Amino acid sequence: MAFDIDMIKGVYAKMQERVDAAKAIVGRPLTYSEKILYAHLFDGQPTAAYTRGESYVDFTPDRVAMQDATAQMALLQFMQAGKVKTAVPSTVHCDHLIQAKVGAKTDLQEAINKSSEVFNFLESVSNKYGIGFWKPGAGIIHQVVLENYAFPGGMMIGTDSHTPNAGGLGMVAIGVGGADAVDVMAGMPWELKMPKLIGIKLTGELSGWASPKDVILEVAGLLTVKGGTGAIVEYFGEGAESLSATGKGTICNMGAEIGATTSIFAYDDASERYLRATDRDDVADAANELRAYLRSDDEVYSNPENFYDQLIEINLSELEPRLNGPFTPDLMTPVSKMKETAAANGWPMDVEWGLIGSCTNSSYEDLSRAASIAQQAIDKGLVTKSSFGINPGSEQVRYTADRDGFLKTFEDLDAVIFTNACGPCIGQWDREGADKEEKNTIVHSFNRNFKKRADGNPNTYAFVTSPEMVAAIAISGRLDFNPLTDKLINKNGEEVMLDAPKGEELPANGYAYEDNGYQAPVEDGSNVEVIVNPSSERLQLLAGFKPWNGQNITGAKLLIKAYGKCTTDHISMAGPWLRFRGHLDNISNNTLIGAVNAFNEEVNSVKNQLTGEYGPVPDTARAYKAAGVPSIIVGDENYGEGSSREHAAMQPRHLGSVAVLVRSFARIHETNLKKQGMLALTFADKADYDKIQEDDIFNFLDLTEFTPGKPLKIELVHADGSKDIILANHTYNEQQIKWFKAGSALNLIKAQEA
Ligand code: MIC
Ligand code: SF4
Repeated sequence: MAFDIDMIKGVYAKMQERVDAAKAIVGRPLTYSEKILYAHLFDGQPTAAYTRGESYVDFTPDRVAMQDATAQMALLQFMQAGKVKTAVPSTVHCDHLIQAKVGAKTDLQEAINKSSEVFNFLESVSNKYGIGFWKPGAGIIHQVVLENYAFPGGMMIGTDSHTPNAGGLGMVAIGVGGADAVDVMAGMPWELKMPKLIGIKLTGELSGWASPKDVILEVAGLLTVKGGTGAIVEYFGEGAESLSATGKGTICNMGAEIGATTSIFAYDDASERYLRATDRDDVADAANELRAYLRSDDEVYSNPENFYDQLIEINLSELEPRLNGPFTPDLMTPVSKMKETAAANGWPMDVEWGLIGSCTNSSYEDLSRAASIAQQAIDKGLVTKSSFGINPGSEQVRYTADRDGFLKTFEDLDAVIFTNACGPCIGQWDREGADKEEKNTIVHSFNRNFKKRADGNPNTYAFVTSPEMVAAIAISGRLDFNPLTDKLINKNGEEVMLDAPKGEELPANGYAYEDNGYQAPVEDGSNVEVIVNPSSERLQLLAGFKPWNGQNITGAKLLIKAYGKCTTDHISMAGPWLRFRGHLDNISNNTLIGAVNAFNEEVNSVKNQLTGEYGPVPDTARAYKAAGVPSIIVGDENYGEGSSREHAAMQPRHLGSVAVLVRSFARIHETNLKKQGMLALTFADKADYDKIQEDDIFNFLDLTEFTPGKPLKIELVHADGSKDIILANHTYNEQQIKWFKAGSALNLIKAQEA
């Protein structure tokens, strides 16, 4: 089987001793995630206490997971590191490059036809370096990881921001860029700033229409898209223990939407049930022996206020369903308030599509609850008013749900069953008519709803909710439908109501599959040849970035001053561009095309200071590069929110940008910039954002003295000749400054190997 019980036992063998040592050094009881972190120090036995939010710490994670859209760049970099095999068990999952159009069978074949070059590349690199390969159609990375690899007490990194999904099974699982994955696969220390801790105590119990999704939609509303930055969110309390493992996965998954480093639940009976149901009795047995270490110490539970940087309490018994959106996942509206809120905001009331799926909500339990609503609709003579589509999370979920009749129920209600893959969640949706850019509403059970994300249409209002709510709303066809109070009219003209959903935590007859889509690597990969065609438009070997020349950067021009929300979807759009994820030069043609220019409030139209003309961002960047002029990107709060895609850092670097100067960063993106040899800087005075003018020239005054903790001075020369000197903060430590000097973190690894 795909997981590795010996590795897990090895982790457990060390855990007890290391946690005891850490407790003695820190001098107080530890929370669960602290235990896992201290048990995974690169240097082994803990010898010092680390300050949360300050100390950089070297870790050694147990596993690496990569998905097809990020694995290409991660593996292109790993190929340069000069290793024979990955140092820790690693897997590649083909899930992003599959479009949803007519239904699973046709769509999957179509994806294989279109992307075989990339799939073959990933397969052969996996074979060569001992990486497990999950074929297209096997499922979405985080669902497959939860079913096969996640284990309580473990630590994992993944090249995808929703890697924290595995926190549902008690793992510290963190989303990173590909260069970080290279560190871990190369057996080098993986660095992270010791996270702060947010405790969320769950009391009461979910009932009726409320679901785990509503817990995280509530948290997102409370903390907003940046409220979790730099923190691990730990859930506990009797409410936590009443949730299923996959339900907890949903909550941890969407911790990415509040910027959290990761989220986690302790090991409990539900975790054990899930491990056993997914054929991992040996892991459950091993975890049971270590139970006291796979949770916080008792003192933490009795006096949480003494142990967390921030504490929140949520009573599950009082939760009602919620819909978050449009355009941002933290705009929360309880279902009972939707009528007035939607009307007041002019959100289109008719719902065109209801979509169930994504790594957040595609488990067996999710499908079972949504199917129970679909079944009622059939029994009560209702039809769906909206179109309805479903992406199961994995082949195991799909096969089992099919066997148990759920898929037939959905189909009887005219739902389309798409491939076990990301699909519409990442713009891999060939939605008819989307190009007309009509104003419309969709509801989905995914996690992100940024503008254009699902179908490329900027006028699609997308709302995030639970799968059962998606089913109910698709049936009613209305955004403001409240299944707790509202009646529907059936085919016979009668008024009917939908009862609360009923779900099954785990399949009564066990999970099943015929072919789960896993392919183990060959024993000896040394003879495997990895072929990259030099004329390919989808794959390109990396050339490596140039080292810093040791001089102050001067005469840099403003590429764009981005206004407002600028997520990684704005910096390096997904959807149709996913096809170029393995080709740095080609994908660079989408650089920042979604960002709003603060000076004309238009997208993809910036002033070329060399010609005075306005043009697309990538072309303008290329013009500066050709002229040997460095460029600078300026941004607002939480710049780089969302995805882990390091393309958002590599592309500007490739196009000659040297620095990104913003009000604040999202964690993964800030690290990605550092790893790729860029300067990731924040305004020491946030008001200085307003000082940046369109024709500014930037001169660094003391880059030659780049040191940890010391802000950099930048001179702005405005068009009228006047000047401002501003201070830019940074969070580079000694090691990270070396990355900058070397041109990238990878250049340093290469130098060490040579
Ligand atoms: C996403 O949900 O935005 C993605 C696509 O899964 C990304 C990764 C990517 O851009 O490939 C993520 O969340 O990290
Ligand atoms: Fe795939 Fe969407 Fe999950 Fe990202 S959020 S991994 S695109 S399903």
